[in-house]
Amino acid sequence: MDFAKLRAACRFAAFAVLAGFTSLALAGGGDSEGGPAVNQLNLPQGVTPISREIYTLNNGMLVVCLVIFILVFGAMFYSVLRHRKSLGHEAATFHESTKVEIIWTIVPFVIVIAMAIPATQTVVAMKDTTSADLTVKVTGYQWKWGYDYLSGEGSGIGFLSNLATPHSMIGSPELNEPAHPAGDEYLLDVDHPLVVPVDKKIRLVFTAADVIHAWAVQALGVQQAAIPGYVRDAWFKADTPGVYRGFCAQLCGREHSAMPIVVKVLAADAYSGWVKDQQLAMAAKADDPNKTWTKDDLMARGATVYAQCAVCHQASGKGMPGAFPALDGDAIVNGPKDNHILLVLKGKNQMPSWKQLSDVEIAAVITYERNSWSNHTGEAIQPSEVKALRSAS
Ligand SMILES: [Cu+2]
Repeated sequence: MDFAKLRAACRFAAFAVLAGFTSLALAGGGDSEGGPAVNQLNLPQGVTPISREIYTLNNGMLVVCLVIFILVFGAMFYSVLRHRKSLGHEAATFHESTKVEIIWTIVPFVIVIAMAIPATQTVVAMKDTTSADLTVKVTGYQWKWGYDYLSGEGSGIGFLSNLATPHSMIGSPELNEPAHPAGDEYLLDVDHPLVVPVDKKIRLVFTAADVIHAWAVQALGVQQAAIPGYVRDAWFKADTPGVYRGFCAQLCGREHSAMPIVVKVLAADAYSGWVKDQQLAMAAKADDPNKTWTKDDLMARGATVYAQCAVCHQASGKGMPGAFPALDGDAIVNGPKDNHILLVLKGKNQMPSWKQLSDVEIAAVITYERNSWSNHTGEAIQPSEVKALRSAS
């Protein structure tokens, strides 16, 4: 063996590792509130009993594995070096020792059982969603999360949680694309975080509307797949107010990275205040789908709903060439209105179905699209028309 070469290789490897860490540290950005810290190598301990149990189990088992590793490899290297042929040793010739076989069956068995007992207790505790204070349904969509408060304080509240930064503002200035907003969190923030009270048992019920997603927040000790057509549940009880971040943890399509999770844990009073605000806002928005709306009202309402469409089709209605079609001057937007309504209800190719919007919201946004930019159909689409097509299709 050429030791000079080996030494050079080792030095290169050490340098590469160091350079890697340095570049991570220099990449800019600081610790993320409720997310990973710069140079963080360990798991977070989190703020729930389960997340702490996971942390302790992980470290404990790592120690067990390390001890076994050192004992086994130590014995092996010691034997190989001390009893090598060049020192005059000869191989033993014994065969089939029942005693040895019993020992090397029982010892690992005992170790595995000793590790399985606390791990099983934790897994069983993770699945015990009984007697929750609050139940929230979590729905995965391509590419956003929906939260519906089913029971407990705030039941009836429901909203969608989108990436806060519009698609058009995520780019590389080097490629002449628009610069992203300042700060480290423009790919982590959402417009409407999941808000829950501190020290309460929150049961989450998971499903998905299109493909499999997974709701994962390390600090809360929760990772659960959201599967279309199935209902799964999990729970957490956070003991520290704060902001906790997570991600969709199941590759779910092109914008998989654009559906981060933000959970805001509030003190009891602050949570009650938030619930009151949400209920007031909902009452203000309560729409009567049978009412006849004026075009002006529909346009005003449509402009706010369109913010969700603007993620892909842009505020200018010009879309993104090659990815998302323009609505400005589009044949469907200026053609028969039923086709336009059905497209929004059902989706097509990359365009998801928007049937989770209310009849009023769909009527308003379609009115807005048909009378904005260079589109001048002059039509005011009524919610009853959407309702009729929705029940017919
Ligand atoms: Cu997803």
